[in-house]
Amino acid sequence: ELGFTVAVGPEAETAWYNFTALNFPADHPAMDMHDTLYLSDDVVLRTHTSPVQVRTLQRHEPPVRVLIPGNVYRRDFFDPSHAPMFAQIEGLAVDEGVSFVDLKATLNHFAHRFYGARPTRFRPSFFPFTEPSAEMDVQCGTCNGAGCPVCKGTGWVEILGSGMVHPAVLEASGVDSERYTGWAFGMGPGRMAVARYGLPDIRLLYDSDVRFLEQLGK
Ligand code: 2U9
Repeated sequence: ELGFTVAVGPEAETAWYNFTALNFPADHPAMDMHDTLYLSDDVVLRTHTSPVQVRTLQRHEPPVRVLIPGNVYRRDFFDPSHAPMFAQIEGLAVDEGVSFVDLKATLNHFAHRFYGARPTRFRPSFFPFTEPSAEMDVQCGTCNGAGCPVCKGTGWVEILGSGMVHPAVLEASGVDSERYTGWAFGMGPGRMAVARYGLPDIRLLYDSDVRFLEQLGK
Protein backbone atom coordinates (compact mmCIF):
# COMPACT_ATOMS: atom_id res chain seq x y z
CA GLU A 1 0.00 0.00 0.00
CA LEU A 2 2.90 2.38 0.74
CA GLY A 3 5.05 1.69 -2.32
CA PHE A 4 7.64 -0.67 -0.82
CA THR A 5 9.02 -3.44 -3.05
CA VAL A 6 10.31 -6.80 -1.74
CA ALA A 7 13.96 -7.91 -2.02
CA VAL A 8 15.79 -11.08 -0.96
CA GLY A 9 19.47 -12.04 -0.70
CA PRO A 10 21.88 -14.83 0.28
CA GLU A 11 21.78 -16.57 3.69
CA ALA A 12 25.56 -17.14 3.58
CA GLU A 13 27.16 -13.67 3.77
CA THR A 14 30.61 -12.18 4.15
CA ALA A 15 31.38 -10.69 7.57
CA TRP A 16 31.74 -7.34 5.76
CA TYR A 17 28.07 -7.28 4.65
CA ASN A 18 26.80 -8.77 7.91
CA PHE A 19 28.81 -6.62 10.36
CA THR A 20 31.39 -4.14 9.00
CA ALA A 21 29.13 -2.25 6.57
CA LEU A 22 26.53 -2.02 9.34
CA ASN A 23 28.88 -0.10 11.66
CA PHE A 24 29.57 -2.93 14.12
CA PRO A 25 32.87 -2.15 15.90
CA ALA A 26 35.53 -4.86 15.32
CA ASP A 27 35.22 -6.08 18.94
CA HIS A 28 31.38 -6.24 19.03
CA PRO A 29 30.19 -9.35 20.96
CA ALA A 30 27.74 -10.32 18.17
CA MET A 31 30.78 -11.16 15.99
CA ASP A 32 31.99 -13.70 18.54
CA MET A 33 31.97 -17.36 17.42
CA HIS A 34 29.77 -17.91 20.44
CA ASP A 35 26.90 -15.91 18.89
CA THR A 36 27.43 -16.27 15.13
CA LEU A 37 27.68 -19.39 12.93
CA TYR A 38 30.87 -19.04 10.84
CA LEU A 39 31.20 -21.08 7.62
CA SER A 40 34.83 -19.93 7.21
CA ASP A 41 37.07 -17.08 8.50
CA ASP A 42 35.07 -14.40 6.69
CA VAL A 43 31.78 -16.07 5.71
CA VAL A 44 28.88 -16.34 8.17
CA LEU A 45 25.25 -17.47 8.17
CA ARG A 46 23.61 -14.04 8.27
CA THR A 47 22.49 -12.97 11.75
CA HIS A 48 19.95 -10.49 10.33
CA THR A 49 18.55 -9.58 6.89
CA SER A 50 20.29 -6.15 6.96
CA PRO A 51 23.05 -7.21 4.46
CA VAL A 52 20.31 -7.31 1.80
CA GLN A 53 19.59 -3.58 2.38
CA VAL A 54 23.30 -2.81 1.94
CA ARG A 55 23.29 -4.78 -1.34
CA THR A 56 20.11 -2.95 -2.45
CA LEU A 57 21.66 0.48 -1.75
CA GLN A 58 24.81 -0.52 -3.66
CA ARG A 59 22.72 -1.42 -6.73
CA HIS A 60 20.02 1.31 -6.74
CA GLU A 61 20.22 5.12 -6.47
CA PRO A 62 17.69 6.50 -3.93
CA PRO A 63 14.73 6.82 -3.63
CA VAL A 64 14.75 3.28 -2.15
CA ARG A 65 11.79 1.78 -0.30
CA VAL A 66 12.25 -1.92 0.28
CA LEU A 67 11.03 -4.77 2.53
CA ILE A 68 13.26 -7.78 3.18
CA PRO A 69 11.83 -11.02 4.58
CA GLY A 70 14.10 -13.98 5.29
CA ASN A 71 15.58 -16.53 7.64
CA VAL A 72 18.47 -15.57 9.92
CA TYR A 73 20.79 -17.65 12.14
CA ARG A 74 22.16 -17.23 15.63
CA ARG A 75 24.04 -19.59 17.93
CA ASP A 76 21.83 -18.92 20.93
CA PHE A 77 20.02 -22.25 21.02
CA PHE A 78 21.24 -22.93 24.56
CA ASP A 79 17.99 -21.71 26.11
CA PRO A 80 14.76 -23.43 25.01
CA SER A 81 12.99 -20.17 24.08
CA HIS A 82 15.59 -19.42 21.34
CA ALA A 83 15.87 -21.22 18.01
CA PRO A 84 19.09 -21.32 15.89
CA MET A 85 17.08 -20.10 12.87
CA PHE A 86 14.22 -17.63 12.88
CA ALA A 87 12.52 -15.30 10.40
CA GLN A 88 12.82 -11.52 10.18
CA ILE A 89 11.21 -8.78 8.16
CA GLU A 90 13.24 -5.60 7.77
CA GLY A 91 12.39 -2.41 5.91
CA LEU A 92 14.40 0.54 4.61
CA ALA A 93 13.45 3.93 3.14
CA VAL A 94 16.17 6.25 1.80
CA ASP A 95 15.59 9.53 -0.06
CA GLU A 96 16.28 13.26 0.16
CA GLY A 97 14.58 14.90 3.15
CA VAL A 98 13.51 11.65 4.91
CA SER A 99 13.14 12.23 8.67
CA PHE A 100 12.12 10.59 11.95
CA VAL A 101 8.60 11.93 11.27
CA ASP A 102 8.39 9.60 8.24
CA LEU A 103 9.57 6.68 10.41
CA LYS A 104 6.93 7.30 13.10
CA ALA A 105 4.08 7.96 10.66
CA THR A 106 4.81 4.88 8.54
CA LEU A 107 5.29 2.51 11.49
CA ASN A 108 2.15 3.85 13.23
CA HIS A 109 0.20 3.31 10.00
CA PHE A 110 1.52 -0.26 9.80
CA ALA A 111 0.72 -0.98 13.47
CA HIS A 112 -2.85 0.25 13.11
CA ARG A 113 -3.43 -1.78 9.93
CA PHE A 114 -1.91 -4.94 11.41
CA TYR A 115 -2.89 -4.80 15.10
CA GLY A 116 -6.06 -2.66 14.89
CA ALA A 117 -6.75 0.66 16.62
CA ARG A 118 -4.47 0.10 19.63
CA PRO A 119 -2.25 2.81 21.19
CA THR A 120 1.47 2.69 20.33
CA ARG A 121 4.58 4.18 21.90
CA PHE A 122 8.27 4.62 20.98
CA ARG A 123 11.11 4.05 23.48
CA PRO A 124 14.76 5.11 22.94
CA SER A 125 17.07 2.20 22.10
CA PHE A 126 20.48 1.45 20.56
CA PHE A 127 21.65 -0.40 17.44
CA PRO A 128 25.08 0.06 15.77
CA PHE A 129 23.41 0.69 12.38
CA THR A 130 20.85 3.37 13.37
CA GLU A 131 21.12 6.68 15.25
CA PRO A 132 18.85 7.68 16.89
CA SER A 133 17.17 4.30 17.50
CA ALA A 134 13.77 3.45 18.96
CA GLU A 135 11.76 0.37 19.84
CA MET A 136 8.02 0.43 19.24
CA ASP A 137 5.39 -1.05 21.56
CA VAL A 138 1.69 -1.66 20.95
CA GLN A 139 -0.78 -1.80 23.82
CA CYS A 140 -1.27 -5.41 24.97
CA GLY A 141 -4.30 -6.88 23.17
CA THR A 142 -4.78 -9.59 25.80
CA CYS A 143 -5.47 -7.19 28.74
CA ASN A 144 -6.00 -3.84 26.88
CA GLY A 145 -3.16 -2.27 28.87
CA ALA A 146 -4.19 -3.36 32.37
CA GLY A 147 -1.20 -5.72 32.76
CA CYS A 148 -1.21 -9.53 32.35
CA PRO A 149 1.27 -12.43 31.90
CA VAL A 150 1.50 -11.89 28.09
CA CYS A 151 2.86 -8.32 28.60
CA LYS A 152 4.64 -9.22 31.86
CA GLY A 153 2.39 -6.76 33.70
CA THR A 154 3.51 -3.69 31.70
CA GLY A 155 0.41 -3.27 29.49
CA TRP A 156 2.68 -3.03 26.38
CA VAL A 157 4.27 -5.53 23.97
CA GLU A 158 7.35 -4.73 21.92
CA ILE A 159 6.72 -5.17 18.19
CA LEU A 160 9.83 -3.84 16.42
CA GLY A 161 13.13 -1.98 16.48
CA SER A 162 13.83 1.01 14.25
CA GLY A 163 15.90 4.14 13.71
CA MET A 164 17.48 6.63 11.33
CA VAL A 165 20.15 4.86 9.22
CA HIS A 166 23.62 5.73 10.59
CA PRO A 167 25.54 7.97 8.12
CA ALA A 168 28.48 5.52 8.27
CA VAL A 169 26.14 2.75 7.00
CA LEU A 170 24.93 4.94 4.11
CA GLU A 171 28.55 5.76 3.17
CA ALA A 172 29.64 2.08 3.38
CA SER A 173 26.73 1.27 1.00
CA GLY A 174 27.89 3.93 -1.50
CA VAL A 175 25.18 6.51 -0.61
CA ASP A 176 26.06 10.21 -0.13
CA SER A 177 25.03 10.85 3.49
CA GLU A 178 25.17 14.65 2.96
CA ARG A 179 22.42 14.38 0.34
CA TYR A 180 20.34 11.43 1.55
CA THR A 181 18.85 10.27 4.86
CA GLY A 182 16.91 7.12 5.65
CA TRP A 183 15.12 5.09 8.27
CA ALA A 184 14.92 1.35 8.86
CA PHE A 185 13.11 -1.16 11.02
CA GLY A 186 13.29 -4.85 11.89
CA MET A 187 10.71 -7.21 13.31
CA GLY A 188 10.11 -10.90 13.95
CA PRO A 189 7.00 -12.43 12.34
CA GLY A 190 6.78 -14.90 15.25
CA ARG A 191 6.52 -12.10 17.76
CA MET A 192 4.05 -10.28 15.47
CA ALA A 193 1.80 -13.36 15.51
CA VAL A 194 2.01 -13.66 19.32
CA ALA A 195 0.94 -10.01 19.71
CA ARG A 196 -1.78 -10.12 17.06
CA TYR A 197 -3.43 -13.41 18.06
CA GLY A 198 -2.68 -13.26 21.81
CA LEU A 199 -0.71 -16.55 21.69
CA PRO A 200 0.55 -17.77 25.07
CA ASP A 201 4.02 -18.91 23.80
CA ILE A 202 6.04 -18.18 20.63
CA ARG A 203 7.26 -21.80 20.53
CA LEU A 204 3.77 -22.96 19.49
CA LEU A 205 4.63 -21.58 16.03
CA TYR A 206 7.58 -23.99 15.66
CA ASP A 207 6.21 -27.16 17.30
CA SER A 208 4.16 -28.30 14.24
CA ASP A 209 1.34 -29.44 16.54
CA VAL A 210 -1.55 -29.96 14.11
CA ARG A 211 -4.16 -29.10 16.78
CA PHE A 212 -2.59 -25.64 17.16
CA LEU A 213 -1.89 -25.06 13.46
CA GLU A 214 -5.50 -25.90 12.55
CA GLN A 215 -6.78 -23.23 14.97
CA LEU A 216 -4.33 -20.60 13.61
CA GLY A 217 -5.38 -21.33 10.02
CA LYS A 218 -9.00 -20.32 10.72
C1 2U9 B 1 20.53 -0.95 6.91
C2 2U9 B 1 20.39 0.07 7.81
C3 2U9 B 1 19.64 -0.12 8.96
C4 2U9 B 1 17.42 -2.56 10.50
C5 2U9 B 1 16.90 -2.54 11.90
C6 2U9 B 1 16.20 -3.25 13.87
C7 2U9 B 1 16.23 -1.91 14.11
C8 2U9 B 1 15.78 -4.25 14.88
C9 2U9 B 1 15.36 -6.55 15.45
C10 2U9 B 1 13.89 -6.68 15.51
C11 2U9 B 1 13.50 -7.99 16.11
C12 2U9 B 1 15.88 -7.89 15.02
O1 2U9 B 1 14.31 -9.97 14.70
S1 2U9 B 1 14.77 -9.07 15.70
O2 2U9 B 1 15.36 -9.61 16.87
N1 2U9 B 1 15.79 -5.53 14.52
O3 2U9 B 1 15.45 -3.90 15.99
N2 2U9 B 1 16.59 -3.60 12.62
S2 2U9 B 1 16.71 -1.09 12.73
O4 2U9 B 1 18.27 -1.45 10.30
C13 2U9 B 1 19.02 -1.33 9.18
C14 2U9 B 1 19.16 -2.35 8.27
C15 2U9 B 1 19.92 -2.16 7.13
C16 2U9 B 1 21.37 -0.73 5.66
